[in-house]
Amino acid sequence: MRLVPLLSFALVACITAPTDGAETAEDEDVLDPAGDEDGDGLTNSDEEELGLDPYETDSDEDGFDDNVELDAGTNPDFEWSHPFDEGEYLVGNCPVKPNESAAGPTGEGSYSGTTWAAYAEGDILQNIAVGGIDSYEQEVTAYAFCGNYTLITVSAEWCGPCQAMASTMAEETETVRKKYPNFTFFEYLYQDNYGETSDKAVLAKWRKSYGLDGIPVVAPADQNDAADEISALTQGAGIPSTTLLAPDMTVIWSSLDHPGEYYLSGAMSIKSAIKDYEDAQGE
Ligand SMILES: [Ca+2]
Ligand SMILES: [Ca+2]
Ligand SMILES: [Ca+2]
Ligand SMILES: [Ca+2]
Repeated sequence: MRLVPLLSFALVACITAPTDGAETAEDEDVLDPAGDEDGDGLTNSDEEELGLDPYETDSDEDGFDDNVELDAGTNPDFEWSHPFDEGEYLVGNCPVKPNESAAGPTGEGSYSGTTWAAYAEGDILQNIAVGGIDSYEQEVTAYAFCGNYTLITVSAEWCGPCQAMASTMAEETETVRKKYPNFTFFEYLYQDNYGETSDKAVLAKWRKSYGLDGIPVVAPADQNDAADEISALTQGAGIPSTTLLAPDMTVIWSSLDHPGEYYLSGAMSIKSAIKDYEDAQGE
């Protein structure tokens, strides 16, 4: 927090600033643009230009210093964007942050008289898998991929069609990236063969079985606590279910908007959905 450094600086400079902690133009002006107040390798003027905190090495408090994030290409002003030690994920920079106050499902899934809140196209994703783990036991949430086109797949170890989908993910990623280099899958493997929440061993087995290097294979901390986010991502009655996201985490493909199509599958279909979105953006 900048309150304490600002006040102590004000004392040194003998500025009779207001004592409510509010920044004044005088305080800002006193910082040497070429200086590095917090010692994070970024000058005060760089920090100002990038909207970072000149008094904090880790402006967004995600555990990675501002200069480390800039080197890694992640966003030093967004806590969910940061590098990961394992997995070699294509983490996004998130230049346009998701509008979290407007995020959430507005559509309605329905099956056999039961209805539930589900993501429709145009909705903004709420961050998922918060507190969960990936196959390396890191917390990897969907918002880490903000800045990319991300296809979230909801899968379970026991589900045959999910296995089939996983077996083509690596190849499809390669194909889609030839056209859209910032594309990634996000495999949300919420259940194991026994209906329990997937643990690290199950996630790692899934990753290795299907060669999902570089693709996050993630489980919620507890599938019961995550029931709402899982059902919101499951627009049809069953799994696998897919949700394609734009770089700002807006849903751009949901089966709710494609009656009769249960999920988005195959590199051609993924590319076509991205193209439709980009064409519509350009209009
Ligand atoms: Ca600095
Ligand atoms: Ca800083
Ligand atoms: Ca940071
Ligand atoms: Ca960050």
